Amino acid sequence: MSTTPAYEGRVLRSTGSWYEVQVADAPAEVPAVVPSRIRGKFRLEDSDVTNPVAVGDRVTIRYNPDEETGMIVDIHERRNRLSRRAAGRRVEQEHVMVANIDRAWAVQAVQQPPLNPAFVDRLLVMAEMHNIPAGLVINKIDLADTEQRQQAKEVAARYQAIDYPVYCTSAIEGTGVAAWNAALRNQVNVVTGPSGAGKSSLINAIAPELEIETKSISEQTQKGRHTTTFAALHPLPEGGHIVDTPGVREFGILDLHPADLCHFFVEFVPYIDACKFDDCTHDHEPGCAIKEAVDEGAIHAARYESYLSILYSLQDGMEGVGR
Ligand SMILES: Nc1nc2c(ncn2[C@@H]2O[C@H](COP(=O)(O)OP(=O)(O)OP(=O)(O)O)[C@@H](O)[C@H]2O)c(=O)[nH]1
Ligand SMILES: [Mg+2]
Ligand SMILES: [Zn+2]
Repeated sequence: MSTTPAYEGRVLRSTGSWYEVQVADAPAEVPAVVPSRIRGKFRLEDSDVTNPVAVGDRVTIRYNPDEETGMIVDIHERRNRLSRRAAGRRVEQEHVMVANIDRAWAVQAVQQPPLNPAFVDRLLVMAEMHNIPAGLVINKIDLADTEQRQQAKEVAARYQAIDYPVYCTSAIEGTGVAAWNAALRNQVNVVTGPSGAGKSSLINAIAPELEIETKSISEQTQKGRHTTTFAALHPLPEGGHIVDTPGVREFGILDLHPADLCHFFVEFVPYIDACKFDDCTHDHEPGCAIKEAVDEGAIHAARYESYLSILYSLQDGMEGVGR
């Protein structure tokens, strides 16, 4: 029946039952962003998920030139996704916030709020679990005193040594922003991190025309105010996209067996098979290759502490469900 032309595109944002689909290489008669709906059948197929089509999804649309709207007829396989849990009617459902992420940036401030590497480590575990490449931005460099500057350098070196890209920036003074911007080009980027770290300010520093809402320190204490509310893929002036997210207080790592945790500390992986015991938790066991690597300085002691802290919380969680 349908003879309207088909185009491939990417979902930039969703508002209720409408999806803005950015069409790559759209011909002149097709708008660059086509308001689109989904076929009813996608709604029914997967009841574990609240949203069949998510921001970041690659889709095929059929374009209706009379209405200047699209119908999403195919959703391409996702490379990865960032989700949150949603309370469904009967079962707990998954709400996909962003799909097909090229890099998730953990944004931290040198102060206000204080630099928190343990927070970064939790985020990196989450990213590794979901197959999302990650990086670190240490922002508000302009506020750093000598000691904080030194700490920022040390933290940057720690993550660079294990192959995560790191940028030190000041969204206010512009320091380091161009270098970070270059790393975003032609990629789908997500910024995440604690409230007030400067995620929205950083986006404004590279794409002022987006006019992302930011808040002042005095505004941050007001309860119930979330500056950044829903996910949208913002096109970047030099190509690529960026997604702002609301600040998170902390990342609870869920759905992970304690024995699997070590695989998501990337620098631990080469040592895992060398432990004396096959079921080594890398905590108290003798002959643990990971602990030896920590003692030799090949693995950073703070990363190992983060590992133990997450391990214990996962073990407690297992007890909680009566294991
Ligand atoms: N001095 C300084 N202040 C900054 C910098 N970046 C952001 N700020 C300020 O920090 C405050 C919070 O910035 P936002 O960009 O709203 O922080 P956010 O991470 O988006 O916060 P949420 O949306 O709550 O998660 C604002 O008052 C900004 O002006 C920076 O590099 N230096
Ligand atoms: Mg924000
Ligand atoms: Zn071990």
